[in-house]
Amino acid sequence: MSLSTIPVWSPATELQIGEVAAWGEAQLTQAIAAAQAAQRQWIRLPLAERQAFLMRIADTIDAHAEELAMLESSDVGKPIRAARAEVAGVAACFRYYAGALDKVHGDTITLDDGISFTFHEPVGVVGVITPWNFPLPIASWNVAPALAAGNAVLVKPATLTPLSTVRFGELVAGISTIPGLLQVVTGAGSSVGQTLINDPRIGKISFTGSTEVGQSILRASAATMKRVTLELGGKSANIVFADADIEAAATAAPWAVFDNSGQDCCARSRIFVERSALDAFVDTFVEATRALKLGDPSSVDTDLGPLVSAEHRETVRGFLDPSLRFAYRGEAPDGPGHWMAPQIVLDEDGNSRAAVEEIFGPVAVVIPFDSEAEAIERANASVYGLSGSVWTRDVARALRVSRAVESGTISVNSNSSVRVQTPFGGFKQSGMGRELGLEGLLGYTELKTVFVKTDD
Ligand code: TAP
Repeated sequence: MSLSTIPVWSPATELQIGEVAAWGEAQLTQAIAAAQAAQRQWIRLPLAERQAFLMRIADTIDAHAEELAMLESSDVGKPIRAARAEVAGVAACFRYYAGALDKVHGDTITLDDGISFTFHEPVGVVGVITPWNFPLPIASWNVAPALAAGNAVLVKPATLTPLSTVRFGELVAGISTIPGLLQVVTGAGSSVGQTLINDPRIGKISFTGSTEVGQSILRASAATMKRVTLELGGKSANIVFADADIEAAATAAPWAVFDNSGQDCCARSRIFVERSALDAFVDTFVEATRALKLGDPSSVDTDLGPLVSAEHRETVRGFLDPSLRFAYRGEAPDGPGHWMAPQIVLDEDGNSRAAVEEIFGPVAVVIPFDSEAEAIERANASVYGLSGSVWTRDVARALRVSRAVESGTISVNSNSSVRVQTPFGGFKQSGMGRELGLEGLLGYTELKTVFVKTDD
């Protein structure tokens, strides 16, 4: 039986650029059975062969880098420069986990009557559900460690931007000798995603997306006691003290919030600035923002593309209450394309909807503060805790504030959020569990204890 299809649209031109299959229950049931069989073969392969396969995936990505970057750029509306860098990061992620695969080991625990050993066993079959903003990077952050830990994987990309992930799945199938080890399954989250969550043969779901859907996945996973990693929303703080290099902080700030047109869970969209540096910061921040070039995602000169959909742009526009005080209002072309230029809001109290809720669009809110304690208190007055930055020349203050901010990642004098070597994930309603680093790999394992009796 042939599957029905879902059209895929360009956010820049509003033209159809592809279509993907809408997987049904019967096909998914077969796919999960195939994944179980594949996992049993995969885990029996020698470590060196598993490492070689992950390295082959990385080489294949490199060999098709331009094709994948162009697909990602046209599907998400992402500037091609960014898409190329992301695809290079995907290959690096597979290389990192190829290298990590044989470094995983358990402990030896001596006891009065024997010895216990711990082993990191694969979960089995895992489901990875990804969002539309960074489709291929987020797939790789989960597929690579899951395979490295000895699992088979089913990936469900977002319906808005599935093309690069589907192509990635085809490329991996082309070099794999184990059919079903990695499968890309497309269709609506409410059907395909739910089937993965409800199926008892799947041992773990890794989900990246909205807090609302993440909460529903956590509830649904209780029925089969599924392991879950959730990477959810954010409203990250960028805290700038007056003793910082204000020029550096303010020229970096546009990229920390408007990159990917603000459709970034790590966007530092709440910018807290010590009052004595406020004017200098805002002047430079506005100038640096004005210099960003909005336009055709396929041009290497473009800094910002369109938003992902007309519906999403309407949601973002809904935050721009005319009563807000704006330091900058960029203007975007009418269309076709879901264009929206950066907006900078000044909010003395930090209580506006724009300052509190995740917008997921090119809107920054600047909030003044008068003391270190106030900056920390305001930064922590959020249900989220994913990322953030502290800008200061005072090392002790940098460490104090970094430790005090309730967030999974904090960068000092930098807006760095994600490195393949370091764990990434959220405090509070930004999620649970960690991706990347060795923690990301261990998150795809179950810990087993084996006891050996040694006394007579
Ligand atoms: P969601 O609507 O939550 O969708 C994410 C994924 O979940 C998509 O593949 C979606 O499929 C699927 N899905 C939707 N409803 C589902 C359900 N009931 N059961 C199972 N799967 C379901 O988020 P989004 O709109 O793609 O992304 C925006 C949000 O994601 C923002 O809040 C953002 O902060 C967050 N996000 C977080 C991170 C990290 S790393 N923390 C990264 C990116 C995005 P369909 O596309 O078919 O609906």
